[in-house]
Amino acid sequence: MAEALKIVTVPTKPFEGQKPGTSGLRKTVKEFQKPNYTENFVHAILAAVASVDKLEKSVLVVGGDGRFFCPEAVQIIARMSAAHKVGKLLIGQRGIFSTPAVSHLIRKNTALGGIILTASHNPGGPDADFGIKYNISNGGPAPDGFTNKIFELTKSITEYRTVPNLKIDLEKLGLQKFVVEGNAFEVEIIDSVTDYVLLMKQIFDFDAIKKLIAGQAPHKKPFNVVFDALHGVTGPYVKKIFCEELGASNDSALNATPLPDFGGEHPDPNLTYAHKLVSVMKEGKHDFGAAFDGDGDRNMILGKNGFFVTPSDSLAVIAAQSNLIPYFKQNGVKGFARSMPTAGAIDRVAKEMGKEFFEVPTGWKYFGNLMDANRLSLCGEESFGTGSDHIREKDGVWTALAWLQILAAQPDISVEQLVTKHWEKYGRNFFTRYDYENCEDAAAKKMMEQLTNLLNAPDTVGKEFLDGGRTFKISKADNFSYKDPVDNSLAENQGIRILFVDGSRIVFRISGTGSTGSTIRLYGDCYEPDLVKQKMDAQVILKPLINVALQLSKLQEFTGRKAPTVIT
Ligand code: VG1
Ligand code: CO
Repeated sequence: MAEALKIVTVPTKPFEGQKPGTSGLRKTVKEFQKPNYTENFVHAILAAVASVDKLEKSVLVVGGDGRFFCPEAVQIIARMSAAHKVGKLLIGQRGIFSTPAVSHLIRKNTALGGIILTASHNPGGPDADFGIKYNISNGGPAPDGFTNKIFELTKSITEYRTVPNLKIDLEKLGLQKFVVEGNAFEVEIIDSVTDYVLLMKQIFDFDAIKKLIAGQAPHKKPFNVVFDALHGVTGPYVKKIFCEELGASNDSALNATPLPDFGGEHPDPNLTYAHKLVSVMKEGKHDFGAAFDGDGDRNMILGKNGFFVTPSDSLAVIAAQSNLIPYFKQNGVKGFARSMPTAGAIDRVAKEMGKEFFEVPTGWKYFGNLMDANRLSLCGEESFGTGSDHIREKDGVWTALAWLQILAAQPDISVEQLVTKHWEKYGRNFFTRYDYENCEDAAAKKMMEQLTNLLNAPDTVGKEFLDGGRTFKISKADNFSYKDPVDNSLAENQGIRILFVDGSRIVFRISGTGSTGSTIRLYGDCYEPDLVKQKMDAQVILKPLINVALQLSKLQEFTGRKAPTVIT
């Protein structure tokens, strides 16, 4: 039964700091709960969309990672979308969709865009973080030009429109019809995983992976797999795909019940926060392990006994073996890309395969144009993100499937053997990242200013540093900027890079995803062709380089931090 509903205009005032960062607006839940805070930002999104596209009768996809405040935010978005005369919302059941699933549904339904409710790997709960992100019609995060427009609108907002009496039933699958002042408004609640599973079945050969896991010919014994959803959104996806479809045992899905506070932990798939998976793998009973972040776009890949595959290596290995993945076999492989701080392992694969290669700033939004222009098939970031042009977001579950597909094609090979064989052929790129979370804004700013001065000093290039018996001579120093080859848009100040004569490199940037204070990221990498040295520990190899970085940046002096919060 259609119900008559009215649009109401509510006066409001701007909130400071509603500037979308690397991937949407991320703030504390407390901030989003302030009267009008969420409404203001949603209004700015809808008004920004309306300024370039026709919002009237359009279709938008809405869903999030199930964190605290998601259901409330979905209702706010529904009420405001109705007031903006949007035609239809496609919403995940209980408001739940992984980020890759939203990207896929936007594309599949030729929707105008989507609103994703997540703060990704940031903790959740009443005292933690929430986030809102807009994705455009290609399924990818809105580009800088668009998010700047959103930010401008948040600064001048005086009122917003809503339909206060509209309420969506988030449980019931199917269509809900409303009439808002004579206009039809529809909501369709859809199953959170079905469409995504169908997509994965088109990309991969599930039968081959099933045989690998079961130990059927050409394999000699079962291949034990384990997945850690870290109480994030991927739980139901993991159970459906890996357990139901691919035959992994039910106990191979760890932390697979999504919780609004992720069980009080960081849903961040790295060696620190996915410690449960790390210890399970170290017991030596499993051949393959993968963890995913809160919204399902990140992944960590581990081999037997906890062998860690760095995201930079993971990308390079998938690229080098991309001919084993049906999707790439069918569509061919166009170019490869990585974000600037990501180690250059993929660069060598691109060169060897004669593929176009791109280095873009941090953030998945920079890959979208290249994919739309058919110049990019596979890309990744050091921050545990890998993905392809099947959607326009990074994709955790896709990455685990890509690994299993590659392993399925080579009977009795281990993850470690696959990676070491890769190093033997291409050399090894050692990589590490030091995060100094929640530093004082002013201190972080001063440190970056000091580094900028260094870039401009005439005697910087050629300067030598000695540490751990090694000499590091600066060959180049700059602040990374990127001109999009498709639309020529310019992204400046994307990170300070200091390159050394021996090919090693350090990078400094301030994170754009934190909710409070400034997180300083220090990245270090070097290249090692020597087979013996390739076996060494990355932290040992990179320590002298990090020491030089700390000396150059005076990080300790500026921030008072003696050690990083997290090392990856
Ligand atoms: C971080 C990562 C970046 C990633 C971004 C979003 O950004 O470094 O590589 O794209 O998070 O990932 P920053 O600005 O904090 O360094 V997710 O999984 O949070 O959507
Ligand atoms: Co994420």
